[in-house]
Amino acid sequence: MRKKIVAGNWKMNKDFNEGVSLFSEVINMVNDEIIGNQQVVVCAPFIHLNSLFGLKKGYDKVSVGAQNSHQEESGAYTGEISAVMLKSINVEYVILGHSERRQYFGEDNALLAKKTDIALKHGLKPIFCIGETLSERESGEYFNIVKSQLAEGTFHLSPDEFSKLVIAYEPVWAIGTGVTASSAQAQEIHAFIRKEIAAKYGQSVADETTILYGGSCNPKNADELFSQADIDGGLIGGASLKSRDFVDIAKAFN
Ligand code: 3PY
Repeated sequence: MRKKIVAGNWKMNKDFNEGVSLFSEVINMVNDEIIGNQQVVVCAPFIHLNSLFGLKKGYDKVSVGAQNSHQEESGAYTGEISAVMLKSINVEYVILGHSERRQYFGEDNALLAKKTDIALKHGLKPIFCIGETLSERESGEYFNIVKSQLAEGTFHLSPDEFSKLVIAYEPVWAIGTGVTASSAQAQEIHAFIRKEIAAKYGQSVADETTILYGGSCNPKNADELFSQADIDGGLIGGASLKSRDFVDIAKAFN
């Protein structure tokens, strides 16, 4: 059975002390309240990652993730962080291709394919994000957009490599807007994504691939979204900044 994951994306929020407090609260709540097999992942800014791993104290229902990593292993790339560095502090997951990276930092599918290769080479588990803008949805082009993001970013991988990815579908029109895709809209595209994976890698790889929904997911809508056949959890933005809301979302799988 494929893994259920609820991953928080703190984005560029929380100073050091705030991050320690938030993570400590999450750890305690997960410890006391999560009874299912769902994995909780916290993707924090780089400055937090080493200390968050320390706070975890071997508690393995919670994993630590980064929000980006570079496409090269090392070198003269001022201000950047490599997959090698992340691995050296026990980071497990890395978000790649979030729409904010695509939009504000010009990351395209070819670059993301390289980032994915390097992340996998160094044992990180990429949470690979795809999703259409509002105009792409309204024009009806969204299936093609999502298909090309997936294929150009990840379909060069071997089946074994691909099976280490988590895919996150995040419609750009639902990110930070308070608008959520309806459960039917989200299920429709998750089923499509799984079908594309099956066409490329076969049904058993597709059945084992965790596909997360992201975009204004909150404690009120998580139950309905996560009960859809092809939605295996969420990539949570704003609500991951509040421990109670984030853990309540994760409890949708209890
Ligand atoms: C959101 O829900 O706003 C996100 O961007 C999650 O990554």
